[in-house]
Amino acid sequence: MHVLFYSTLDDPAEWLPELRRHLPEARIEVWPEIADPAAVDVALIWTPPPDGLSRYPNLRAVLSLGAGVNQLDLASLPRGVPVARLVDPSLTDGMRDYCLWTVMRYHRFLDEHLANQALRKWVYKMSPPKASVDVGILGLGELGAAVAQALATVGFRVRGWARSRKTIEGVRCFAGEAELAAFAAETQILICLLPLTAETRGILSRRLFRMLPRGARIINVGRGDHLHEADLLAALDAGEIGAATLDVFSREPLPSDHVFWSHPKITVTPHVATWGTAASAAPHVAENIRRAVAGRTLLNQVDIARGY
Ligand code: NDP
Ligand code: OXD
Repeated sequence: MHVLFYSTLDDPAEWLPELRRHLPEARIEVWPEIADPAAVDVALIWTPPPDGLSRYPNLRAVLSLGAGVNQLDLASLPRGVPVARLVDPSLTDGMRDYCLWTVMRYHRFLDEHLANQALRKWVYKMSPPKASVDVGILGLGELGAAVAQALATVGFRVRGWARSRKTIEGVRCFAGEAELAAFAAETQILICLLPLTAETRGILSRRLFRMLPRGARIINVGRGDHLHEADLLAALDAGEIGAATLDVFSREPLPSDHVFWSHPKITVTPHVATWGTAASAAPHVAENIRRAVAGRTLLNQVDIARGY
């Protein structure tokens, strides 16, 4: 059992001890120190290593260190090798917190209160009841469904959109392109939790912005390429979109001269909405390594043709 580890984000010093605890029989090597490429069974990676994965002729699985897999560039991976993504309670919990925090910030007019504080102005502006505020979530998978349920539990009116029809308690569910406009029509705060695929690339664009109520707020925690940047800037200028919180960007790190950094209606966070901790995720990863080596179906295996 031979595992290659490579990540520009995840620290091998955290991951290796956790993996070894759950998989003492495995030999785990950190790229580029790979003694025998032909011996590697599993690649555990955030992105492919700079020299790709074609050097490993006996690879039996590619395991993503993230919930998303677009950064693996699925088309470039060795054909026929199964790919799995990370589904983990620590990752889900972090995303739930980030979305609750951002929705609450908009709901409780925090930006207005901070602006008034800077002017030493006492403005008694109270929020409407949560039950009158519609939050809409694009994507009702592991993360989107958990966020939707959390928002419904604290009292928001929640709606969600996915490819297939879902049933989630307290959440009004819409499905497919035909129901996107109906979903958007009453979404005052929009959260994007879609995977990046050919179908979802650029979905946060003028077309969708015009389906939303005027002044809607946008939270993009999916991927940067879901967003059409110029359309967002135009919609903010026109008042069609009231504000945006962006955690993901087409280019990461966001270049220091990018207009988003200083835009008064945009909040930038550096792709930190959530992550899977090694301590929490190692058992799941270890199980998938065992499955790969035994030739069994992986947990959370990606449908390569669908792209997620
Ligand atoms: P899942 O695969 O569990 O869920 C994806 C959801 O999107 C599903 O409900 C799916 O619908 C829906 N979907 C996919 N394509 C379409 C489409 N064309 N039209 C409508 N709905 C669609 O993914 P996760 O919830 O685990 O993760 C979602 C994304 O969140 C990741 O891919 C990643 O990009 C992002 N992410 C961002 C992080 C951050 O820190 N900012 C951290 C982790 C993830 P259906 O159920 O019908 O298939
Ligand atoms: C992920 C991410 O996909 O951190 O897990 O973006």
